[in-house]
Order: sequence, then C-alpha cells, then structure tokens
Amino acid sequence: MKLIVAIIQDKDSQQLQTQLVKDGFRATQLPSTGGFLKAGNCTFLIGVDDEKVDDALEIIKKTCHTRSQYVTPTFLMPEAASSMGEPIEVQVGGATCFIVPVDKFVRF
Ligand code: 2BA
Repeated sequence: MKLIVAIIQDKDSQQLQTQLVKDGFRATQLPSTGGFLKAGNCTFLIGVDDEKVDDALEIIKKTCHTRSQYVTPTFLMPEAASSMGEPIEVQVGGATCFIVPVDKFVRF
C-alpha cells in the first residue's frame, strides 16, 4: 500500500474529491498553506493499493490544473515595500505529489 500526499490548488479540490469518490478511492482533505505564496492550498491524503497508484495519479493529473499567479516582490519581501517592483509571474502547479510506502494500515 502507498500513501499519496497531493498538494493541489483550492480551486480543484471539489472536482478531485468528487472524482476520487466516484472511482472508489478513499481520501482525506486537509487545508494547507504554501510556504512561498503563503496562500491557502489543499492537501489530499489518499491511501491506495500499489496497483491503483497510477489510476489515482491519473485522476489527480486530469482534475488539477496549472495556473499563473502574479505576485509583487514586496509580497515576498515586505521589508522592501518602499521600492515596489513589477509583479512577477509564478506558475503554480496542478499538483505536487509524494508517494510514500505504508508499513501498516488498520481501520477500526
Ligand atoms: P507555494 O510554496 O506557495 O509555492 C507556489 C508556487 O511558487 C510554486 O508552485 C512555484 O511555482 C513557486 N515557488 C515556490 N517556491 C519558490 C521559490 N523558492 N522560488 C521561486 N518560486 C517558487 P509549485 O511548485 O507547483 O508548488 C505548489 C505548492 O505545492 C507550494 O505552494 C507548496 O505548498 C507545495 N510544494 C511544492 N513543492 C513542495 C515540496 N518540495 N515540499 C512540500 N511542499 C511543496
């Protein structure tokens, strides 16, 4: 068994949750915050049998989309507020996924 930890954008969370349940996956959704943008995102914990990992990743890939976001340098360095520069474009990925082996899984 594997645990997929998938960090995705809030905008895609509803569709991902719906599709996972529809295809028989069990998942937990946690609110999270990106360290760079300091904006809300969403972390899914999905426990899956080894042979289903690729199916789950395919659902994540199909439902989660890369988007551009503009941030001002002062957003990243508030101390430089007096010399505000042009906004810079940041590509926020559809999903950042970690696939972790699970030693043991029990449900009571
Ligand atoms: P954030 O940390 O808010 O990062 C949002 C986007 O900002 C990133 O998109 C990336 O395009 C850019 N970015 C992040 N750190 C940067 C840096 N030091 N310099 C320049 N640009 C930077 P993604 O890479 O798609 O990441 C989306 C979210 O996934 C991240 O939100 C974070 O919450 C999570 N994440 C990404 N890589 C991670 C990792 N290695 N470990 C844990 N969480 C990660």
